[in-house]
Amino acid sequence: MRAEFGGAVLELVQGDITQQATDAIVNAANSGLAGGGGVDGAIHRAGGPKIMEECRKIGGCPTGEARITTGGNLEARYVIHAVGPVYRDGVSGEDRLLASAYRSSLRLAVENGLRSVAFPSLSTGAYHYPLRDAADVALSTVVGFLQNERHGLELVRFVLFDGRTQEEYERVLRRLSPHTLG
Ligand code: AR6
Repeated sequence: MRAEFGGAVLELVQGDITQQATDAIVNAANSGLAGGGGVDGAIHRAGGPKIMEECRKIGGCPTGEARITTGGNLEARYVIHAVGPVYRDGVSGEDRLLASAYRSSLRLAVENGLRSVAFPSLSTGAYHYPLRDAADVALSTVVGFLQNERHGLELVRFVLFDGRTQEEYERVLRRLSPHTLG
C-alpha cells in the first residue's frame, strides 16, 4: 500500500529489511548499539563487521535518538540505528520516545542528503510495544514529518516482517490517508 505526503511516497511492504536497496535502512537498536536479536541481529549478520566497528566508536545512543553508520555489505549505503523504548505500562513516555526515535532517524536521513529510507516496526518485537499503538505512533510521526519539515525525501518505506504487523499498519495508513494509491 502506498500514499503520498509532503511530496514523498510512504509505502508499506511485507519483507526483510536487510534486502532493501533504499539509501538507508533503519535498525531497531538498543542504547548500547551492542547488537542483539531480531532486526538488529539480521542487519549485523547481513552487513558484516564494519557496522559494529562504527557502532563501538560511537559508543551508544539514548532511547528516542538515532545514530548513522555505514551499511557495510548491505545494498543500503547507510544504517540508521534508532533506539525505541522498551514498553512498560504505556504511561512512562513510551509514545513520546517512540515518535522521537522515528523523527531522529528521518532528521539524520535529511542531514545526509538521502532520498529513500526503509524502517522496520520499531519496538514491537523484543521491546513489546503493543502493535496497534506502535503503528499509530510510527505512521502519524512519519506523516507529520513529511508534511511539516523541509526534506528531500522521495520514499519512506515500512518493511513489515509478518502479516499481522502489515495489517495493523495498513489499517492506520487507510485512516490517515483515505486516498491511498493502492
Ligand atoms: N526485517 C523486518 N522486520 C523484522 C526483521 C527483518 N529482518 N526481523 C524481525 N523483524 P525487534 P525491538 C520485526 O525485536 O522490539 C534487539 O535484540 C519483528 O517481527 O527487532 O525494537 C535489539 O538489539 C518486529 O515486528 O526490535 C534490541 O535490544 C519488529 O521487526 C531489541 O531487540 C521489531 O522487532 C529491540 O527490540
